[in-house]
Amino acid sequence: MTARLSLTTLPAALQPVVEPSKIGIVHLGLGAFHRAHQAVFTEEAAILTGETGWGISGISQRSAAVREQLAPQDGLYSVLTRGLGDPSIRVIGSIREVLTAPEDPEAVVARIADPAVSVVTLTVTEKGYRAAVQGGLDLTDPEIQADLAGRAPRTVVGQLAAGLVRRAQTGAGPLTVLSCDNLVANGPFLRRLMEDYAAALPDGKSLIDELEVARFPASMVDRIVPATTDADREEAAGLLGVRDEAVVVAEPFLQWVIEDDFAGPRPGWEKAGAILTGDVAPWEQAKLRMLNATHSMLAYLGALRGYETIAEAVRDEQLAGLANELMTADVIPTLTPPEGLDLTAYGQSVLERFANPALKHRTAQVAMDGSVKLPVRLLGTIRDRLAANAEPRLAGLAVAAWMVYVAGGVDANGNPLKLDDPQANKLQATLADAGITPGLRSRGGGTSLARPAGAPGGAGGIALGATPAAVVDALLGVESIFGADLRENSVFRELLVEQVGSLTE
Ligand code: CS2
Repeated sequence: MTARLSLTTLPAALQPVVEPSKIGIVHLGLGAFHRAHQAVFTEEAAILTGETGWGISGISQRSAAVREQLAPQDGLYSVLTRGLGDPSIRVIGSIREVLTAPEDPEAVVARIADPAVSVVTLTVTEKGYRAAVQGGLDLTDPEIQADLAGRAPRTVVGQLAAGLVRRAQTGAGPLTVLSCDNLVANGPFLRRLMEDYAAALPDGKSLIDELEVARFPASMVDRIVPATTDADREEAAGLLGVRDEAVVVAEPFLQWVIEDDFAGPRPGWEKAGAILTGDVAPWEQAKLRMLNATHSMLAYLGALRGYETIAEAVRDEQLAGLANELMTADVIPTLTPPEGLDLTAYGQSVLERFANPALKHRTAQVAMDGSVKLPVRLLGTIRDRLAANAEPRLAGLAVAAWMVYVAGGVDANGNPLKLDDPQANKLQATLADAGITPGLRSRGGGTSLARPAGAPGGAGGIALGATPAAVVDALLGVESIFGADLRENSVFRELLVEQVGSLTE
């Protein structure tokens, strides 16, 4: 058996520069994305600035899986970068501690309150914030209610609140809370959730005071990080000469734009290539509305056509054309470009990145959590275009593709499509109430947007077992996704009915 990656098996030249006992950052949400993004910037900044005290305490919010991978490896793991040439691999040593929140919620609070910590970063995904559709904290969420009632906190907002209150008590100094999730104005969005939480606490005074000195900068993060497979682990072992159970895979592209608004010290991330700026919004809007929106569109349309990966979907010329048109016709007119960014060229570069054949980013992975991704990625564009009296045809098609994915439940070859979504139960109940049963499949041939012309003989198209209008009315009525405004918008409804029709037979 090959030895495991660890401080003892790692060659001297590759030993981490970040000091093992120094924790300056807490990161909530220790998934693959963080390990391929912020942790890499932090390592690189330590090397380039010589400031080696910015170790990260990584917090897993649910399972102990990451701790089990990282603990025997002294927190070390590698990033396997897959571009057009040969893959490259690099060991990262900036994660110096791993905690599993459900096992020891108190340790998480203590770490956030540690006076040596001045920055908390987060990648907890859209659903991790427990926000209500109209903005603000979802106070009906049972986990939020349990945290408010005073248990050792389990939600992200509860953890931050308890940590901040303890910092106030111990004089630990002001904290910067840096959201790195794909959300509109993620920093201010999180601040608002914290304020709502404070207002709902029986005695929220000290939290309210601490929030006044805390900073919540916005940030835009970008790197495609598909889920690691066994084949990736095998390849990493071959390249490293030791086994790494925690390897993450990423594309070469790496970008981080951060609002320069910190309450205290921070790593010199700009030395590692991060852009520190006064205004993140133009970057973030371009990224969410162009990259993430076309990603979702390709995920749903691609999955319906039976494509396993985003690269396969974007190599389908018709789908690539639709993704491009989504950006040029619907999205770009809504954007103010950040200085120095040519949006048309940016759109092209996005599609080129998606086409990277070595990444094997699964359509099913990007299709996950649509109910919380669509509002951020597509509905803003749709609202802006409708307000300008324009018809967002391609953005409407992307939403329609999600509807067919959810209501059809199968691809054009009859293979089941998994609905992995925090609102899956609600969506399924809504469809059932309307008499729509996912999983139906037509027998005939025929073509539709969900089934390319010339698809293998015998492959059927998607049949919904309901009219497009019935499907649209059921799903568009889900206010926690579409809000009351879009539900009531007849132009949008008509467009969706037409586009769902174009995707089905
Ligand atoms: C993707 C993103 O899974 C998804 O929904 O759209 O994770 C995407 O890969 C990143 O935002 C790229 O920066």
